[in-house]
Amino acid sequence: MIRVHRIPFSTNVERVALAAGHKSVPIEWVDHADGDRSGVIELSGQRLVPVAELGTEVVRGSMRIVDRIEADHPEPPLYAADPVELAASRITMDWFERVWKGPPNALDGAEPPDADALRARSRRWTGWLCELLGTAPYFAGERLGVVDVCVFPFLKYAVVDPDPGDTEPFHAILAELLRADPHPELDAWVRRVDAHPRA
Ligand SMILES: N[C@@H](CCC(=O)N[C@@H](CS)C(=O)NCC(=O)O)C(=O)O
Repeated sequence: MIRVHRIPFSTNVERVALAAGHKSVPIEWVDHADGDRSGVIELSGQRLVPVAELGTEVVRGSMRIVDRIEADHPEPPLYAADPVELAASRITMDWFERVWKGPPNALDGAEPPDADALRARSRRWTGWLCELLGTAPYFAGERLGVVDVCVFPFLKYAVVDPDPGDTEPFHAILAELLRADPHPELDAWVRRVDAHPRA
């Protein structure tokens, strides 16, 4: 059994919930208050969630945990078997983490002087993601894949309203940025992925 530590409304935690749900892998969730990370820090030496416990091993980082779930439970696969497709998905995920998330992260807090440029950049980059998806059901084609798992908890705010109890400004910023332009195919993809089970 995998134990995973989480806080409410966490985007990165939802990646793990989606991956495990896809593979029918049960997760023992350990809930922490957003304002009290002492248990997370004691376990992992840092405050970010998710953190997974697999026996005595502690794994930090949502996509590292997803990788580990894939390795331990290969079926149904989330990763492409074809090395070219696999490399493309890794590049997309790394770009999403290090580039696409830049503007919403920079806008999370006091309005920066380059806010207009950040908003324009975000719209352009979301447009690229829409083009990458095209009219396919999922980023990798016909089946849910690791890119869907990686980007869904963030892109879902194109359609899904932040929970009324969710006070995380980052999610409201995502909703604002993602609703700046129409993208019916991306919206349909959000609804499609949202229908998948969570652990
Ligand atoms: N790269 C990490 C990021 C984890 C992360 O930023 N988690 C957020 C919740 S979605 C968090 O714990 N934030 C608390 C904080 O920033 O203090 C991952 O993928 O798990």
